[in-house]
Amino acid sequence: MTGKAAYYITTPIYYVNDSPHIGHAYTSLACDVLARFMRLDGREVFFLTGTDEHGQKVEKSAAAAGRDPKEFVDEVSERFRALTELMNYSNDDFIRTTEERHIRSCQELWRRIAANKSPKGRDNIYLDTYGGWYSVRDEAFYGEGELIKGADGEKMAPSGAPVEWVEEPSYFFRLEDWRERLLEYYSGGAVAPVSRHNEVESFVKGELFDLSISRTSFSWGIPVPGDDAHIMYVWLDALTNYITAAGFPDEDSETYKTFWPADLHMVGKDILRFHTVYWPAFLMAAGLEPPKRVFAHGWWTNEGEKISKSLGNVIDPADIVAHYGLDQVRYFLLREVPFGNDGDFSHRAMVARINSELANDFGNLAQRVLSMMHKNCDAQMPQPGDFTEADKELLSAAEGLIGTVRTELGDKQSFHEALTQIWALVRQANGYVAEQEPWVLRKTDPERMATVLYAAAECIRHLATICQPFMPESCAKMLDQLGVAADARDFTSLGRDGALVAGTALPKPEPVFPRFVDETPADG
Ligand code: ME8
Repeated sequence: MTGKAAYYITTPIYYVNDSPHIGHAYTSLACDVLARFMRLDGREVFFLTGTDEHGQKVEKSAAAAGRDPKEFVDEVSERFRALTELMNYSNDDFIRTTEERHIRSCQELWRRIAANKSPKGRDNIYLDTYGGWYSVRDEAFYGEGELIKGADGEKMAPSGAPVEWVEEPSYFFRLEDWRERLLEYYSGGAVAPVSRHNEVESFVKGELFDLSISRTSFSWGIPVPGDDAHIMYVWLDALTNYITAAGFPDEDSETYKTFWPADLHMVGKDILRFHTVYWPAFLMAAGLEPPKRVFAHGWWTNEGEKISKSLGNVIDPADIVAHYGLDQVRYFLLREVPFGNDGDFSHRAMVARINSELANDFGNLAQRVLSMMHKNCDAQMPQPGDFTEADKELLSAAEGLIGTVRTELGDKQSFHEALTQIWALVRQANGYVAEQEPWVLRKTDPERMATVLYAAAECIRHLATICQPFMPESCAKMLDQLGVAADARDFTSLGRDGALVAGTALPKPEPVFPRFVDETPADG
């Protein structure tokens, strides 16, 4: 290991009962941007994603497809691996819960929880009989009081999923005994955004039921150590993936020592409780540290409607990437909605962002400055003269940007605010070019023109460097066109030492963000 500060970030592992959709793409995209940002900022990053392959839901989907579960999960898991390529994710590992390393890790975690006592001196795990409501779709147990009524008066989970009555022997986890420790954990700011913190805190302050953590009525799962008749509850199995990938149970390994506890679990708001109540409680019960932070983002609708298979409006990431362009989709998803809120995917909103912010604002800025340098400065980076106050103002705004973005992304996971701040500089740079009129200076004062173009180019270098995590391919093209060496693109190069070098040959510029002219939506 290198001794750099470490950053461990995870996505949820996705159920393999279905194909990837925009919700999966979104969670992982947010992680990818943070992972890339932290690498460029000098951190040693471990970015994990993967697939959740056990449980009744997957077993049922395999049966419905007439397939053996293992064969089925092998195939569907590949679709999620393909998503990481389609979306250009920079994940360092892709875990599958059917892997040997994970089975070993889950069984060891169980043993440790079972071997320890709860804070009230009781066994953390005990055997009893479960009688209650279970939703296969949510893979979750519900208390009678949590259920809602469906259209025909039938009982349903709060998510709208069907429930069935389950009665079987089960091991239970003594959740209630961990209440005080959990509340202490939340008070340290582990759950974000604040609305989710409040939600989970009030849940834990309420009545906490012991959690059923094993099943006996089906077999597609990890056997409970010492009692093969039981398989582990799929959420206990799935959540454990985060420590498996870090090397657990080998706690002396460099990977584990470097990366656990995770810096950030990124999840959707629907799986908040699993990540902020059950998971930290399991870890504490096993004598392990809980994750430093869990951020729960909002949900996407499609043209104002809930996304669902039955409505036939599921958004396939491959379709929108093919239609709008990869970096355009990456930008849109993180710019359109304040991270943490729900958002709506619409063709109109997508085209508006591509054309006004990417093509008009950023694309035109780069294209104008690069083509003027190409035509009027012998296709070389010009030599600037003395900087005026106006030049210095722009340059100092450019130099200050990384600090702002570091706070917005690193501390707050506020992708939308980071992009708003970046675009404030794009607009300032456009204003500067319009005011300085280098096309007029070309005839009246070519030396001043060279200074103006250089200052604008230097600002574009900052913008393209800082935007790399969001739009890696487009920013690489822009940095190529500015003649920035491949090893001068991390954030240490943002200081004066990394400034553009006069005389560097510049390739013929090509527009990086073209306007979107096809006005038809992706599906029509
Ligand atoms: O929950 N908008 O897996 P999953 C935004 N296997 N996000 C959405 C969304 C939407 N319309 N639909 C889904 C699981 N998501 C478990 C996780 S982790 C130990 C186990 C997001 O395949 C959702 O919020 O159902 C969540 O983060 C992920 O997709 C869930 O994927």
